[in-house]
Amino acid sequence: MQNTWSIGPGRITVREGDITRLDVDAIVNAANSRLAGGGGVDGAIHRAAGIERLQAACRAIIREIGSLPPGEAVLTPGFDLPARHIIHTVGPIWRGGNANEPGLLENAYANSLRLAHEHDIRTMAFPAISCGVYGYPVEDAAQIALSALKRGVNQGLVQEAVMVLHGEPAYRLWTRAAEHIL
Ligand code: AR6
Repeated sequence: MQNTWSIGPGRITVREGDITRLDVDAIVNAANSRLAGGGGVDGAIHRAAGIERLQAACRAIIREIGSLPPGEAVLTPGFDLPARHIIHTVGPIWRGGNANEPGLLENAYANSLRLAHEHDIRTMAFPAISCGVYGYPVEDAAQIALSALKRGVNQGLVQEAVMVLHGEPAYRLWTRAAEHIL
């Protein structure tokens, strides 16, 4: 199940599936500020990339920067993944909507796209950042995410951005949102 929209010089695809299986230049991880691994998509990415090597790479980054604030992004190799790189970003924890959650979520997408561009990444895949444990209302998150991807692709930051949704209900919701926004 997937759908593609042409956006300026590139395209955006919305598809259902497991992000760890995608053969793209980079996949984005919905990480935490300590890059400590966890459940959800973060856990799946660690298992598929190889826990030991990915944890070591994350620990080295944290030794250098202390912690990764919400909205920021860093890059590691993809190790055993089909994707060559992993871009780790931290979405906001939903606290009711008055703690700059929309701005932080937008930054997570925009900074991931910018980092991808700096590393000549042409195709990249995103999970629904903050839409799991972090509790972001999905309809709102979809609007922010797709608008940010549209801006980034229009600017030529990457050639293709793929939004990967886990499960058919999420895929349908994001496809409806994409039909409005893209
Ligand atoms: N492929 C694509 N999407 C997935 C996959 C997968 N393999 N697995 C889960 N999802 P979450 P968050 C979807 O909770 O809300 C972690 O413990 C899932 O259905 O992974 O940003 C971190 O360490 C959901 O829609 O991320 C952090 O502590 C989406 O990915 C915290 O969770 C994001 O859900 C981050 O929470």
